Amino acid sequence: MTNHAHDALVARHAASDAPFLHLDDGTAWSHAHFAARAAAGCETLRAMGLAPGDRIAVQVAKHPDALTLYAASLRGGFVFLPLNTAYTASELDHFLTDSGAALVVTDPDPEPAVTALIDRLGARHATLPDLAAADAPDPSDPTPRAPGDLAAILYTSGTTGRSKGAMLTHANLVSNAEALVEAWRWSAEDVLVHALPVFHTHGLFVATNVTLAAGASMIFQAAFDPDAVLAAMPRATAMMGVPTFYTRLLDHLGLTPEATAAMRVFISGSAPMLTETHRAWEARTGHRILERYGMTETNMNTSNPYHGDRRPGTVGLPLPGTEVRITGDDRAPLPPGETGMVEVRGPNVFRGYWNLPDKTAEELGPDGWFVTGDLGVMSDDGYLSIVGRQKDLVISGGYNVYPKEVEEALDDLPGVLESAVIGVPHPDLGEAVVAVVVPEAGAALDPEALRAALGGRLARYKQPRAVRIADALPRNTMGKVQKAVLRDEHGDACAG
Ligand code: MCA
Ligand code: AMP
Repeated sequence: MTNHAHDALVARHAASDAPFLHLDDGTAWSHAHFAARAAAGCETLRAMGLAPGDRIAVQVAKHPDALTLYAASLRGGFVFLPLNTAYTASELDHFLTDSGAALVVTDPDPEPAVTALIDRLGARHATLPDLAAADAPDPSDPTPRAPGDLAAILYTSGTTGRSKGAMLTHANLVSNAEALVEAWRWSAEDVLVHALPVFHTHGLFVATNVTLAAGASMIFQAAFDPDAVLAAMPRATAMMGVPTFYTRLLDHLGLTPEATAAMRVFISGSAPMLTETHRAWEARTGHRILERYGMTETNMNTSNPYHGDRRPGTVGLPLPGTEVRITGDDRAPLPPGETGMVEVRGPNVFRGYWNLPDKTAEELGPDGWFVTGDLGVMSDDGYLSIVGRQKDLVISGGYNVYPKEVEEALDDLPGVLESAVIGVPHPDLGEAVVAVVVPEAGAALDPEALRAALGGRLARYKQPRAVRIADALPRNTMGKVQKAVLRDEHGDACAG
């Protein structure tokens, strides 16, 4: 019996002494060391009484053993549930409750509110260093897992209601990693500068799975720091980043053709890259950035070609095995040149939302087409451009913020009658979160006090960069808030 993702991603190079992770202290972990560590980690999890299918929620700072735990989870047939370290205890409550996590892994000394939450839910608790240091029994075999079995749940917010858990299968992860290795010509010679967080699709699946599948290595950096990234480039061949990485590097005097001479590819995604950033990067370095497009629910869908025309302002062509179509109001396919909803189908598309069959049915039809919520247009020769979003979403520095969640938090504050949250252009973050707040009659609201009041409730990156007070919100005849009008009116709220 096989374990689909473990075999394809971890076991494939388990005998190799070639490096997998280059660490800050100058040492490296080989693929063999990583696989052995994952096997031991898996045994520790089994010894704790975890059974295949159990959800392991992980909220830890970036550390190589966060990846060990991911690989251990695949090996044991558990379901890996990574969580952004910015989430507050009140945000965690929903993720842990909804998923029914059996184990919660945190950094040492979590906040008392987090410990109390774990106790209340009756989940097991472990810290990452304790798990790594545990005396594991001798490894036994990987737990058999079929391609369609669940490998991970990643929470993604929604335009209405609470965050939804996107269920990703072993086949979703493996098929996408293999498609990207092929599309981006990844090989064992590649050395990726890894400066992304490892709790979202980009840093965990795209970067890590491609590196594992190819037997390649990555320079594993704790966070994005332009100095450290530039210092690593002479030893590297590739970088993956959100557009903010590129604009911050462009602000650095050290970005030169010489500094990037060893690199073969720069990849961008998670948020739209401005054409001017693409052009500025080429002018400064001689490299044309390769932009790709994906989602938590689908991993990667399209990519500009490795060989061939990398077109700024487009997200390229469907990846091998993935289909993309543009549809109109009635979900009928539209011809090239017409703007409509982007829909995708393929082995990369998730199995549905955890415990939400109705929501799943709305977005993922029986024919396998998934409605992304992004608006796009296809060129005659098959290049996709994302031209907007039908879903009400702000992407700030590559992190997604759903206005509804911020509006609900604001509306709960004393003196607030109602609020509307929008994304406005921001020179560093691409888009920034801005709130327009209407006070209750007679209430005097202070924008800074409102921002401060959101502190304990929402992750920092979701908190508005600016709050504007208004007498009323613009509404259409149906009573719906006209966000486009607000964006026009407050578009300068975060201008440079
Ligand atoms: C940090 N802060 C932010 C953000 N990040 N605020 C808004 N938007 C953000 N993205 C807060 C910090 O908590 C801090 O708050 C303040 O802003 C300034 O922090 P700064 O030092 O400037 O930020 P940073 O720590 O350098 O982080 C910026 C970053 C980071 C490097 C761009 O956000 C990042 O790594 N983004 C990548 C996100 C990502 O991996 N997305 C992929 C999702 P205070 O001042 O209060 O301390 S996967 C995905 O989207 C799909 C599937 C796809 O296609 O890939
Ligand atoms: P998430 O599911 O939270 O990871 O975010 C996915 C969303 O990010 C997509 O639905 C798009 O709106 C956006 N996105 C990702 N990559 C790109 C890109 N290259 N250009 C434009 N939008 C992107």
